[in-house]
Amino acid sequence: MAYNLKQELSKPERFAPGHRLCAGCGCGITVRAVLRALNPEDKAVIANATGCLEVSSFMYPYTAWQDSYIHTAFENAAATCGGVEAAYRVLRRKGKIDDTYKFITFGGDGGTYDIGLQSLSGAMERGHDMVYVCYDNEAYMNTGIQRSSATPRFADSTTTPVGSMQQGKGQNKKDLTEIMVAHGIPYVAQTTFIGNLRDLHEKSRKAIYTPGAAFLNVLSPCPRGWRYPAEMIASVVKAAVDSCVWPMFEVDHGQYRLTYEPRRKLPVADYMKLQGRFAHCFKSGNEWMLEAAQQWVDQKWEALLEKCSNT
Ligand SMILES: Cc1ncc(C[n+]2csc(CCOP(=O)(O)OP(=O)(O)O)c2C)c(N)n1
Repeated sequence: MAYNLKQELSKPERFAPGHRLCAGCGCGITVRAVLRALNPEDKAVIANATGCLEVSSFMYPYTAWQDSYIHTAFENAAATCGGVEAAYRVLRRKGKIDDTYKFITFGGDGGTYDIGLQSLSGAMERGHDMVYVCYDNEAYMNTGIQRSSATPRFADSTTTPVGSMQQGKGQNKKDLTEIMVAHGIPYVAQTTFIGNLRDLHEKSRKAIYTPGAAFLNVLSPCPRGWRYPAEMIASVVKAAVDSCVWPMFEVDHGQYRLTYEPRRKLPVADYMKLQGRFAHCFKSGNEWMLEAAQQWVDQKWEALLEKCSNT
């Protein structure tokens, strides 16, 4: 079926307006787009690890969620979702439930790359029929911008401050998407929201409707932590993709496929200069930082192209 944005947008909203996410936050865009991939007649159970999304959308007695929603700790978001999915399978087999339910977990990068990694790994390996969505804003944002293993090298954060002792984070970003690919699950994809959101919508649909475990890693910028003006969010994600800092690809039953190739690969500096967290990288004497960031991105991009051409 051909992609039709107008049709997608005409579906009922499952993440209601009135939540308290910041203006210019990527996480709300991610959640709305993922949920829009559900068939309107299907029901969903959402598990959500603690983080900005949860505190902004589920302040008792209010909720922005139109579907069943479980707030979990960081450590067990994937296990909770997998447990509900297993119970559903039994109830359905016994004829106690007729409706079709889909199972989706949302977690930030702190809850996914770091604290919840063990339960995520377990749920994926057991093959629950669920989707885990990481909205990756590259730090523990809700508690005040602490670094996570998803924070890129050189980024200024409250636990990797720029000063005389250090120049932002010292380590490169962990490649969680590849760790998920290594689980051998049916569907893994990396995406974000550029243009008409087609890439994000289509991958969400595949992730939800491919039987078995699926993982989506969605770059979801944070205006407070990345320090860009709220209205610049679309330019920031576009630059992330066009500089190959955040390649968009999928691994469908082991087959790698690049889903977007920049017409002209932008220098990584063009992406970094849009964000205050990298401001120190542009000071005289720090040119080596831009070079190191470029080298790392180039190396990862070449390795990805190789994988895409080999499968
Ligand atoms: C086990 C545990 N440790 C620490 C906290 C405090 N805490 C609440 S939200 C949060 C940050 C979450 O970061 P992330 O998962 O990246 O999501 P974001 O806030 O960026 O959306 C932290 C550390 C907690 N709730 N539980």
